[in-house]
Amino acid sequence: MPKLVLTYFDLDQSRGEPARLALHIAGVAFEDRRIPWKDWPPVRDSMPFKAMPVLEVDGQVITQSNTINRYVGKLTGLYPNDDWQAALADEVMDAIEDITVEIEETIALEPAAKKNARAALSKDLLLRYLQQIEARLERGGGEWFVEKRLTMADLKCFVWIRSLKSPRAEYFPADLVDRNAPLLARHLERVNSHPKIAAYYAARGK
Ligand SMILES: N[C@@H](CCC(=O)N[C@@H](CS)C(=O)NCC(=O)O)C(=O)O
Repeated sequence: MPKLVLTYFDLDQSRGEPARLALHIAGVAFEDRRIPWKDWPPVRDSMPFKAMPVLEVDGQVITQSNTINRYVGKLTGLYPNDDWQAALADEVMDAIEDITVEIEETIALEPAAKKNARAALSKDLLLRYLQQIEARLERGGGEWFVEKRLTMADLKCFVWIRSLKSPRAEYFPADLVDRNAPLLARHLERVNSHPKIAAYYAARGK
């Protein structure tokens, strides 16, 4: 196994979290380098694209969360070997990435503008993504996205839905997911109750 260093914010969410979870699930040793927000400005310029996550593999660096997810998924057995199943997993991960970018654009808005932007997203684009991603879960049988087992697509979706349902997800209706994508709400619970994930968050006091 290569020597791995995963660098990301000190957050249990967003783009760096699926790879962390996969490495924990598979028991693959890695350095979990967490950058506190206050330390980010001086670190930013040292990152290839001034962003994280960044994964070092035997001293070589790769960036881009879904690239990291695919690579880590292959190391941990949580990414399909079959090309078609891999494409279905990629589709889910890339769609979640797209809607993440849309949501991110609202983060720094002033409260009134943020409220309006998030209300609009909840009625239109975000709603569509929830419904379309739920349809892809249904296509996989309703429990897992592909291969009827946990893969990186499930971890990416789990992290996304958990943040949408979090009390910190300002101005998104609290019942948005439950009302519009109940299969994704159940999927969240399914992944959350995976013994390795439950143990991981219990150990982190979450
Ligand atoms: N396309 C990149 C986007 C990376 C990205 O925007 N990361 C955010 C955190 S989730 C970041 O580093 N933000 C800090 C900044 O832009 O200063 C990926 O998928 O990894």
